[in-house]
Amino acid sequence: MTAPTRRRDRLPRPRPPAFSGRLHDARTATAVGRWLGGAFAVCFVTGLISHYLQHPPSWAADRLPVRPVWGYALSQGLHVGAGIAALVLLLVKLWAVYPRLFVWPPVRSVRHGLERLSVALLVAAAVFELFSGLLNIAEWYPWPFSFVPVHFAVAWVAIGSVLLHVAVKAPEIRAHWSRTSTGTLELPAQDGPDRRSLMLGLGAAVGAVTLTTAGQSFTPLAALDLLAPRHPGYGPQGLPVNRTAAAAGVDARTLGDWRLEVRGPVPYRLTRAQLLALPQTSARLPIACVEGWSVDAHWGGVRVRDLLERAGAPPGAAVRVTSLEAGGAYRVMEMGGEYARDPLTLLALTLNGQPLSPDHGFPARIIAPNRPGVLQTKWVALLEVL
Ligand SMILES: Nc1nc2c(c(=O)[nH]1)N[C@H]1C(S)=C(S)[C@@H](COP(=O)(O)O)O[C@H]1N2
Ligand SMILES: [Mo]
Repeated sequence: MTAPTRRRDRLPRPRPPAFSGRLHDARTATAVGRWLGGAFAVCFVTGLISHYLQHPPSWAADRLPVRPVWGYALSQGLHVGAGIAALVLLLVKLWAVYPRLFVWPPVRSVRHGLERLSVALLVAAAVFELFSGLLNIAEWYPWPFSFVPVHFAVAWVAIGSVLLHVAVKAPEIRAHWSRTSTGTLELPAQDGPDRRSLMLGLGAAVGAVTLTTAGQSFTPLAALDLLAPRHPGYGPQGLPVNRTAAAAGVDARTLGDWRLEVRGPVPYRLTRAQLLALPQTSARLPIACVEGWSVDAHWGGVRVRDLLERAGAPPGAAVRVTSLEAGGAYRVMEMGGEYARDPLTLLALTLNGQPLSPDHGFPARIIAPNRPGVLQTKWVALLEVL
C-alpha cells in the first residue's frame, strides 16, 4: 500500500480551473442571452403596463384603455410567463459565463473593474426580480419589505444594467449573433452538437415550465397546469380566491343589514334586493390577478354608470370605492371616468348565475374590463362620486 503522504507528492499541484469548454464561450452567452434579453424586455414592458394601470399619472387617470377586456389578463400572463421562462434562461446563462468569475487578476483596469461591477449589479438585480416574482406568485413573502414598490424599483436597475451590458458587449454580440459567423474575438463560434444539445435542452426546459404553468392564465392549457400555484377551476364557484372573506374579516356581523351607500350630489342607500330590482347587465369578463392567474366568468349586476347617474354625478365622473373590509391594501380603490362610464363596468351581485359567494365579495363587488384583479374590489360598502 502506498502511504497517503507519498501519493500526495506525486499529484500535480492544484491550479486555478481552466475553462476551455466551447459551451462557455461568447457564442453560447449570446445565443442564450438574446432569449433572456427578450424575456426581460417582455417582463419590463408588461410590468410598466401593470404599474400604470394601477397607479396612473393624474393626466391619464380618466383615459385608461378599457378594451380589449382581456388586455390586462394577456399582459399579466405574459409577465409571469416570461418571468418563469427567464428563470431557466438565467440559470443557463450564468452557467455559460461563470468561468469569467474566476478571471485573474480580478480587476485589470478601471474599465474592466467598472464592467465587472456593472455585471455584478445586473446579476443581483436579475436574480432579485426573478426570485421575488416567483415567491410572489406563490404568495410567499419571506422579506421585511413591501413586494410591489421594491420589485418595481429594482426593475429599473435590472433593465438599465441589461442595456448597459448589451452596449458594452455589442461587438461580441454582433460577432456571435449568427450561427455561421466566426467569432474573431474569442473561441471559434461554429456550432457543434454540444451547443445544439444545450440549446435544445434549454428550449425543452423553457417549453416544459411554460406549458405546465401557462394554464393558470390561459385556460385552454388548464389541463397541463401542474406547476403553477393556481388552477383556473379551483375555488368557490369555479374561481380562485386570493383573499377570503375570513381573512378580510368580513362576516355576518360586519355585514349587519348591509346597504350600498352612494355619495354624490344626490346621495342614497340601497339594499341588495333593491339593487336586484334595478336593470341588470351581464358581462363575461376575466379576473386577472397581478400574480398571473386569470379566469373568465359571467358576472351579473348593476352598471356602475347607472348608479352614479342616479346619484346626480356628471357624465364621466370618477368614483372612489370602499370595501367593508376593515384594513388591507385593497380596501379603497379609485376608478377613472373611462372605467366608471363603461357599459361593462358592474357592481356585480352574481357570479356564473349564482349570488356571489362570501369569498368572491358578497353582497356586491366591482368588476370592470381590462383592469388588474387588485382593483376588482370585493365586499363593496360605499361608492363616492369624485
Ligand atoms: N376588498 C378587497 N377586494 C379585493 C381584494 C382584497 O384583498 N380586498 N383582493 C383583490 C385581488 S388581489 C384579486 S386578484 C381579486 C380576486 O377576486 P376573487 O377572489 O373573486 O377571485 O379580488 C380583488 N378584490
Ligand atoms: Mo390579485
